[in-house]
Amino acid sequence: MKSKRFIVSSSIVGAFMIGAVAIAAGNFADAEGKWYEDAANWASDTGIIEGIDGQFAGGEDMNRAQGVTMLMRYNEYLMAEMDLMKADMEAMEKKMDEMMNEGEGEEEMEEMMYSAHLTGAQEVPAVDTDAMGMAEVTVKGNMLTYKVTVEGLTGDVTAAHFHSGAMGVNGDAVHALEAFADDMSTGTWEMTEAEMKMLQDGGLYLNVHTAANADGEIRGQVLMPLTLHLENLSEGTLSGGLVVVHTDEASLNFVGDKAPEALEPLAEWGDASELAEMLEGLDGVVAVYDTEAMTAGQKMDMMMKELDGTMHVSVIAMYVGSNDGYALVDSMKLMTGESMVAVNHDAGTEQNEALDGGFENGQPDADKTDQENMDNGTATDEDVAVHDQLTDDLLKAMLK
Ligand SMILES: [Cu+2]
Repeated sequence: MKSKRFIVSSSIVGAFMIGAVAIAAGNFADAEGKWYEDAANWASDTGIIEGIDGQFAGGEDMNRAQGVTMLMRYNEYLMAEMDLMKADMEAMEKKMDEMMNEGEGEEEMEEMMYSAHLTGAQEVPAVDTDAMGMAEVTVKGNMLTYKVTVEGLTGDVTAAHFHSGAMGVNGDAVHALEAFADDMSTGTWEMTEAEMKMLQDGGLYLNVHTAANADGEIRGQVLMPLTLHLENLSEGTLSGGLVVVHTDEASLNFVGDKAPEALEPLAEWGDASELAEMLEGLDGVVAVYDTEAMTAGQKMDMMMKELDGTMHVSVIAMYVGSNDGYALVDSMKLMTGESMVAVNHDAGTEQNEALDGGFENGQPDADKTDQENMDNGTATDEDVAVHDQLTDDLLKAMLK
C-alpha cells in the first residue's frame, strides 16, 4: 500500500535533522514483520519520517524537535493531498462537461429541420389564390413536429394533410394535421420508416383544403432549408446588397430598360435600401434579404427557407470600384445543386471611368453624404446593359 503521491518539499528536507540519515522511501529492515510495519512504511512514503541511521528505530523515544517536524510534515502531506484531489476533481468536472457537450452535439445532429412554403401555384393543377402558408417541421428520430400557419384562405380550413408525392405530382394523404385555430396547426406525427424515407427524398407535401378548393387551396413541398453560398470572385469589394426570393413574375434583370430610380443608389454607391423597398412592394417577390459587403475572395453562407422549387433567387450588389457597375445573379432556380456566376451590369446612370478612379471620377466615398455620392461623376441616361468593360466574373452563387 505504498502511496504513489509521495512528495517531499524542500522545506521538509531542510527542516529535519537531529543527526539522522535521510533514506529513500521504502521498508526499514528493523520494522519488517512488526505490528507497525505498514505505519512505518506509510510514514516514510509520505515523507513524514526519515528514520535514524537507516533504521525505523521503533523502540526509541521521540523528542519535541522530532514531534513538531513530523507534525509539520504531516500538514504538508495533507495540503499536497488536497491539491491533488482538487486537480482530480477539476479534471473529472472537465471530462463530464465534455461528455455532456458531446451529448448535446449528438442531439443537434439528430434533429433535422425542414420547412414548406405553401402556395396555390404548387397545387396540381395550380389554384389561383392569394393565400399562403408556412410550415416549420422538425424531425428527431421518427418523431415529426410541425407548426403550419396559413393566411388569406378563401374560407375555413376543411382539412389539411401531409401527402406523399414529389413536386408537381399528386399523391395520397398519409397524415392528417390537427385542426387549425387562429390560422395555425401544431402537432406531432410518429412516422414509419417508409414515411421517413419519403420525407428525406423530398416526397412529402402539405396540402390545405377549403370548401371552395376541395382538392386543396395551397400546397407546399416539405424540404430541407437550402444554404446559399456566395463567393466574391472579383479582385475588388462588393457592396452590401440583396438576396431576393421571387417567382417568375418578378425579375431584377433591367437590361434594355432605363434603370429604376431605386437601382441608382445601389449601382452608384452601394446603398441597397431603396431597391429593397421597391422590391418588397413588387408582385412575385417573396422575400428580400440584406447581405454584408464582401471583400475580394470572401465567402458567405445564408439559409434559404422559402422553398417551393418553382421559385427563383437573385442576388445583386455593387462592384464598389466601378461607377455604376453591379453584380447580378439573375433568377437562379431555388433548388439544391443550382449554381450561377454573376455577370457585371452597367446601370447606365453614370459615365464609365477607369476603375478605382476615386470620388471625382464618380466612385463612392464613405465619407461623403448619400447625395454627394449620387451626384458625383458624370450622369448619363443609358439603358441598363451587361457591362462591356468589366467582363470578369464577380460573384458566384450556389445552393446546397
Ligand atoms: Cu389533403
